[in-house]
Amino acid sequence: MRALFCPAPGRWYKPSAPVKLIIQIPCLNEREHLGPTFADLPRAIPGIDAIEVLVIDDGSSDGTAEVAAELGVHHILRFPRNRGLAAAYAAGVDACIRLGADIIVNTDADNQYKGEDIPRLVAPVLAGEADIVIGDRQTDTIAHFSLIKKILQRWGSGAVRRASGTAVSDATSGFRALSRRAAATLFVHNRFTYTLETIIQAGQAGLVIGNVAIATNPVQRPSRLFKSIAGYVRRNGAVIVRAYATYWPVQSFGLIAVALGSVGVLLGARFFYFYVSRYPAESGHTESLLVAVGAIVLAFLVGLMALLGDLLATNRRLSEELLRRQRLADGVRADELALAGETPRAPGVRRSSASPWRSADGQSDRPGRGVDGAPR
Ligand SMILES: Nc1nc2c(ncn2[C@@H]2O[C@H](COP(=O)(O)OP(=O)(O)O)[C@@H](O)[C@H]2O)c(=O)[nH]1
Ligand SMILES: [Mg+2]
Repeated sequence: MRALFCPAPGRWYKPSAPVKLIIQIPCLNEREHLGPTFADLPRAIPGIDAIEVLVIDDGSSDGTAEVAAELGVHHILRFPRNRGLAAAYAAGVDACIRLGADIIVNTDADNQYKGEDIPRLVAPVLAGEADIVIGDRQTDTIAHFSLIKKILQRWGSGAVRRASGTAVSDATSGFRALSRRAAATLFVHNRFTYTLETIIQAGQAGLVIGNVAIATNPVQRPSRLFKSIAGYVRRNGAVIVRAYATYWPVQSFGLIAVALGSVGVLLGARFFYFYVSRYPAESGHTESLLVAVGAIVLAFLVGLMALLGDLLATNRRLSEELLRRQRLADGVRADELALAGETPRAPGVRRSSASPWRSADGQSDRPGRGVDGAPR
């Protein structure tokens, strides 16, 4: 049992279950690479009492889930058909919370990231210094990345930094650690990638993002997410544009409305200038008048969309708050089951007979979770 009072001034803590880390690995046809990836994961991490692994098999046709079971992966979530990485990631995070994870680490199945970096990734979350920690691949130094891919990565990270107001270094990195509180707060709406949208949301929610420099292993196979430059730019660009419309509807649509309105006013002024200066003769320039009226009507409609977007955003925030509370309650329920010596479960997740990897020192006397369920 943990201390009831944490040294942080004025904050009371409830006794809590041991600190549990779940490492989740989204997979699509990773039969070949899952073994080395799994073998490379750390079996003990300072400050963590139990480590478990969750494989999300996204409709693989090569028997990835069976390989995971043979390897002794603790939890397996299998989709009967492919739903895409973003859906697999989101389902994994939800399952991890229900299984009682205090910290979730996401990593690739192609052994791209080094298991030995995981302790450094979780350390700022454990210390309460960051809600999310993102492994910075330092893409400028990766030998097998083409120049254009390096430029795109740098430009993309810059765009996400501006959009999110955070100091994230490598926005598209899939090697991340997040606290339970962060996991409960972030929602993936798009179908392509979770990486960018969750950072923008984190910025909105005031979560702290930390960066940890990491090294990557030599490439095992061509990237499945970066198939062509045009496709990559189109899909990531669409995610960023959509994020602006979702999270800043007034600013985004308002800007378009102001631009259209300005065009309308200028052309209208042009028409009236000639109308007045040539009066009573025919002034002409009726095209300007026509376009001006069209632009002003459009500006009005887009302005209404800004208002509508703002109302929808209010609703989204309320729904997300409900879901966030539900997820935190799921986590607390899992803690209670664990304290009672029972095993928490998540719907659809198959649990193997493998025991969690426990640190040799067992429970320490670190302070337990905060009242909101987040580790401190
Ligand atoms: N669930 C799911 N995972 C995928 C899909 N495509 C790729 N992945 C996984 O996502 C991770 C990253 O893919 P990868 O090809 O390594 O992309 P990169 O690291 O960005 O080059 C790997 O673990 C893949 O198995 C998909 O459609 N669904
Ligand atoms: Mg990879």
